[in-house]
Parts: sequence; structure tokens; C-alpha cells
Amino acid sequence: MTATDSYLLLRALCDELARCGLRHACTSPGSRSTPIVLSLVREPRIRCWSHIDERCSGFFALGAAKVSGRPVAITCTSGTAAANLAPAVIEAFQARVPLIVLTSDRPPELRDVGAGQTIDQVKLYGDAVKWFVEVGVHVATEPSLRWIRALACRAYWTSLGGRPGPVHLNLPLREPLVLDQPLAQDHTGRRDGRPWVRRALGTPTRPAGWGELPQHGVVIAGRYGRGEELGRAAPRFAERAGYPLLADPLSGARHGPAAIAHYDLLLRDQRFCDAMAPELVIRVGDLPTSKPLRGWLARLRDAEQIALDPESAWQDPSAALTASYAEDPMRALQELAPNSPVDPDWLAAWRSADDTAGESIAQTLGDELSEPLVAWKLGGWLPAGATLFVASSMPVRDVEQFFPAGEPAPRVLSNRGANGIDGTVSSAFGAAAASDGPVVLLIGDVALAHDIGGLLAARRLRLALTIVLINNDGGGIFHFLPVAAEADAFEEHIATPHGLRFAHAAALYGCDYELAHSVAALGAAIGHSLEAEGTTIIEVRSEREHNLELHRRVSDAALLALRASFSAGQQRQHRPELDL
Ligand SMILES: Cc1ncc(C[n+]2csc(CCOP(=O)(O)OP(=O)(O)O)c2C)c(N)n1
Repeated sequence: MTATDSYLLLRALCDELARCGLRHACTSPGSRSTPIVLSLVREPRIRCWSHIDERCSGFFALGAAKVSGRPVAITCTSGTAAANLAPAVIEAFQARVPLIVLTSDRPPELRDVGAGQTIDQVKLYGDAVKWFVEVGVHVATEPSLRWIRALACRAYWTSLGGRPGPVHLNLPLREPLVLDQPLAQDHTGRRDGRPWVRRALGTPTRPAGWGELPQHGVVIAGRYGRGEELGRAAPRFAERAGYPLLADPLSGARHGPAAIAHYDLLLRDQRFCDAMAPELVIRVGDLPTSKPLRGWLARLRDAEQIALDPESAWQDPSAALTASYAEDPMRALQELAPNSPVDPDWLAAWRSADDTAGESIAQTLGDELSEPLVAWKLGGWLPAGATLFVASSMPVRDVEQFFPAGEPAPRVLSNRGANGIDGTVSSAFGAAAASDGPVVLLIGDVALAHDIGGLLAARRLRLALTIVLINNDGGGIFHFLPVAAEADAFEEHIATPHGLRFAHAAALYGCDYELAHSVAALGAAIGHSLEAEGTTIIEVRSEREHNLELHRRVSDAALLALRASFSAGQQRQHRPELDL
């Protein structure tokens, strides 16, 4: 991080604050805060008010924010200067006044080593701010500029939205603190002076600025976890609009004529991505796990991307959103649905590609018992009233990639808040305790070993659970990562094979146990277990290397089939610009 990096990033931050509507800032003298002060002063839309005492500065900002009803920025140097803002920050929190506190700080290497004017500023104001961000030190690249633009907008909207109040961004800065050359132009901001991302506050009946729906839109649905209503509303809207519905099974929305089950495969093809770029993306629920989907969304520069996000979940790691609406997704989708599809050919093109991918997957997988096949079959085997609890690692990814689109669909749950493999068995038992229908857990061997004590619920609480254990003796997911080539440490420290015999665990905890050697045997074992009273562990053995190779084969074959179908002209009639 050079002075140029600091100034480029801070100029983008101030530009976005101004685009959002910030008009006043308060400064105090100091050295470390120089880049922040100069960036604020040089932003023509922001009027800067100078104060010697930070305590006065904070209260002055408070008064300006009260009168204007808009967030006011305050900056100061590091150390006790930042602590002197505390009284005004606390008053602003109590009185619900929006402030954006920009404290300067020493970079990580100068903290707690005797550098001057350095105190611990991380979460300095405790619970008296609505949001704290340790901004960190960054090189000014296009992605980091996009990120800081989104961050500035989020700070602005967070201070203003819901219960208004202060937000705190702590900004470490490295010397030199002044520039020795002119600052280059930065064209990363949105065209026509719009903020990078807008957050519509309140609950307008129709998101402001929406006119007719564009011809080419998509709906992305992820985990929602607030009942099953979204699982009905998203397919209904997608069908009526003629928009493809890219729904993670965790959303409960992977069904209906618009559902595209194999988006994870389709979006691996760059030409498909380019050809099927939408004008509008509507996101509901969390962002799905699929990396190709996330990468595609990040690269869609010209699309309007909006989130219907009543809980301020801000699911946007690549800073791609153009607007976020504090709007109930069910209501908004109902409100926005047209009477007939905007362009039926658009959905037909997606459908045809999805069908091609589905046929290719079925052909490649055959009927050999494998990890993807288990995820795929579970989608068809489980009745509508059942719940499938899916462990992190490959199970949640395989379910996203291979679960079919179809009705009736079982409810799918997973611990995806923090993506841990811990506690999965216990969570599945908890789901079983509270569920009216049967519960099936799909889990890998490491995750099961991690929470093996959770099986105690089978004996002590006498709960019914069907555990489908994919045992590939270690973490199969790591074979998909570059670390797999680090032969000296990979097996022992990353893959962690253990050789556990889970039949013994079943006996210890009073569970039934079956080892399934074929698809038919697995289906029958699951069928028996769903009827049974207790807990059954049904083990499927797999090999990590073979699983990696199979996933690659599935992906390669599907992409080949997709290209062949494009060149056969199936897609061309819908999207003439395709050239595959
Ligand atoms: C609590 C916790 N510790 C470690 C990890 C890192 N981690 C992610 S996947 C994984 C291996 C999981 O292996 P397994 O459950 O056998 O599933 P597989 O990878 O074979 O599908 C680990 C250790 C994590 N996500 N959570």
C-alpha cells in the first residue's frame, strides 16, 4: 500500500459518500488522518468543518446530522483523538442520529510495538455503533476500488436505515501520508453519477425506479430460512416473467417450469455466459454456494443487479449489486410479476441448455454408486414432507449441482451461516425433533467424526434420523483445491484420513447400520429407514481421487454436449449472437 493506493481508495470512498447524499464532514488536525482529511476536503460536494477538539467535532457533526436528517462524516487522527469522539458517538446511538466515523489508525505492523499515538481502536465504541469495519491496508486495484465503493455506500445506508445511528470505519494508513505525484483518474464509479449500490429504505409497494421488466432477466434464489413461502413465490414469478430461475435447493424454489437445475455446470462455459448475459438479475435469499454462479454475477458489469433483502443481509462478496431493497421478497415478486412472459424465447434457450446438461449428466454418471449420484437420487427418492439436512463440504455442493428440479421437493437445510462442518449431526437431530416428517442427513466422514458425540441423541432422546454417510476416508473436497499437489503434507494434514469403522459407532450409540453397495441397495435402505423408529447410518463408500475424476468427467461431458447442441443450431434461433 503506497500513498497513491491510500488516496485512490479514499477518493473513491468520499466520492461514493457524496453520491449517496453526504454533504457535511468534520475534521480535526493530526498527521495520520492526513489522507482522509485531504480526500474529504478535495471532494467538492462535501463541505468540511474544521475543529481543534475532537469532542466538539463529534457533537458538531451530531447537530448537523440532526438538522439535515442525513449522515455526517467525522474524521480524526489515531489514539486518544478517536476516544474523544466517544461521547458524541454514544449520544448519536442513543438518539438514533446517523454518523459516519472515519478514524485513522496505524497499520498492523505498528500496533502494540511502542509506535507513537497508537491504541487499540478495533471496536473502540463497542455496542454504540451499528456497524464496525476494520478497513485494512489495500493496493488500489479495480476489485478493491469496487469493494471500497460498495463499502462506502453500505456505511451510508446502514447509518440511515432501520434504527439510524453511527457506523465506524477504522482506516489504517502507512507513510508516506502525502502524495508525491498527481492522482490518476479513476473510472470505476457507476455511470451517470449513481451510487455504487443504492439501498431503498422503507417498504415501497413497488421498488422505486422499476418500470417495465426487461426482456432478459434471471432470478437467483438462495437459502432463505423463513418458512416455505419464498419457495412458492420465486417459481411463480419466474414462470410468469419467463425468467430462468437459478435456485439453490436450500431456497426451496428449485421447481416449476422456469427452474434451471444445472446452472453450476452451464455457467462454467464462458461462451454460454457471454451469450446469456441478462439485463436484470433479481436476487432473493442468500447467495448460492456455486462458484461458477458467483463468478458470473461478479462479471456481469452491464446488468442491473438487485437484491430483495428485508434483513440487510448484504449477500454481495463481489460488490456487484446495484440496488438493495428493504422489501419483503414475496410481496415484491408478486407485485412485479407481469401477466405473460416478457420474451418466451429467452427462457426456452435456458431450458434447452439445461435439458442438454441434464441428459449428459445422466449418461456420464450411469448407475454406478457415486457421490454425485447419491445427491441426485435423494432429490427423487425423498417425499415432499421430508427434510434433507446437508453437511458442508461436498454434500452441499453436490446437492446444488445435481439435485433435480421437480415437484414435490423435500425441504433442504444446511448450516451455511458460517459453513462449518461442526455440529452437523446435532443440528440434524434438532431438525428431526422439531419436524413432522422424516429427516435425512447427508454427511461426509470427517464431518460425522467431528460431531460423533451428536449420535448420543439417537440413544438418549430416541429420535429417528436417516444418516447417509459418504465415506471417502478424509476430506474429499480438498482434492479440488491446489493444495492437493502439496504431496509432503496433503494426506496427513489436509485430507486427514482416519480409517474409522462407523459400524462400531452405530453399535456404540444404538443406531442401525447398513453398508450400501449399489444404488438399488441404497434406495431400499433409505426406504426402510424412513419407516423405522430409530436412527440408521447408511454408509456409502467412495474414493476421493475417483470422485475428483468423476466430477471432472461430468463437467467436461456436459460442456461438450452443450457446445454440440449450440452448433446444431438449437440455441441459435433464440440468441442469434451465439457463435459456438
Ligand atoms: C469446524 C470446521 N473445521 C474445519 C473446516 C474445514 N473443512 C471444510 S470441508 C472439510 C472436510 C470435510 O470432509 P468430509 O466431511 O468427509 O466431506 P468431503 O470433503 O469428503 O465431502 C474441512 C475439514 C470447516 N469447514 N469447519
